[in-house]
Amino acid sequence: MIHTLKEKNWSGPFSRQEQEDAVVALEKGHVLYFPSLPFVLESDETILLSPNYSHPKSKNIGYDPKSRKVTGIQGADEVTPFFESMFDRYATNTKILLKAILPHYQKYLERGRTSYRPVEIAGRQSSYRKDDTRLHVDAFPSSPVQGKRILRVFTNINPHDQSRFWRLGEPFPKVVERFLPHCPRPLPGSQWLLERLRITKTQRTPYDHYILQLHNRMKADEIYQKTAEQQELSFPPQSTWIVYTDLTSHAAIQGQYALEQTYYLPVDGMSSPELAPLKILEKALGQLLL
Ligand SMILES: O=C(O)CCC(=O)C(=O)O
Ligand SMILES: [Fe+2]
Repeated sequence: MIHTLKEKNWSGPFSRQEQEDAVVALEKGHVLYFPSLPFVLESDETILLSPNYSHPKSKNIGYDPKSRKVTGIQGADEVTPFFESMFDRYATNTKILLKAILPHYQKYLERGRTSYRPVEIAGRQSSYRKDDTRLHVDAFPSSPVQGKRILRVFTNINPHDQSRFWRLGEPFPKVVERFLPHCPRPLPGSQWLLERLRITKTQRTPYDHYILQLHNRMKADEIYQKTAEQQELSFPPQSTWIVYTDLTSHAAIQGQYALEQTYYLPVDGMSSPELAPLKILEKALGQLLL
């Protein structure tokens, strides 16, 4: 479940064997783990090591490369440029890392949001659907991915020697076996309506519908949360990890101060497209979902 790499730098270099093994592990749902790949803040950015800039209504502080806006902050006008420079550098580092370790993805990767997570996860109040301390696969209710993969890079930047703790759940096919029979079909016309009402930014495809159903049903099921096969992982400060969060069942249970960069990858860019959640769900349902 965890594939550890002896990193050199964000830019590697990694051998061809390391690259091939990494893509196989990742596409199977394993976490690529770099035990010591630090992201060092500039001295004027260390002011950001506080949960106080985080808006209470937002899960994370984010940066959208399309709108070029920092979101989820409060009372932070004077530090916004520091957020921008931190996000920019982190995005660049992750791009360099992915180029070094997953070179075959290079021409397919699309950059998504960058996020900063300065609030302690443990004990945080939220609705069950937003509660990432429960095992889930990622699905974005308002930003349909239309079958694309969600590939995320995380770095623990905790300055107090505190690890970030995750749990990994059972393999995706088992999740599908357990929850798919309970997922209703999308309502006819609902995809069009959600987009018309601007609940979704683009069309929620049948794939987005089913993956969101899995996400919600996993989180809602208290018994599943307690009894599903799971394994705890600890990510110490200055470690970095890469994971397909749409495939790998995960829960973030404790920790403060992490950076994350999201990428999207078309299924055709994968080395084994049949391992994509889209293909697994299409096979299980016996129908195309896009
Ligand atoms: O913050 C983390 O470590 C991961 C939380 C999570 O599950 C998510 O953002 O999808
Ligand atoms: Fe998640």
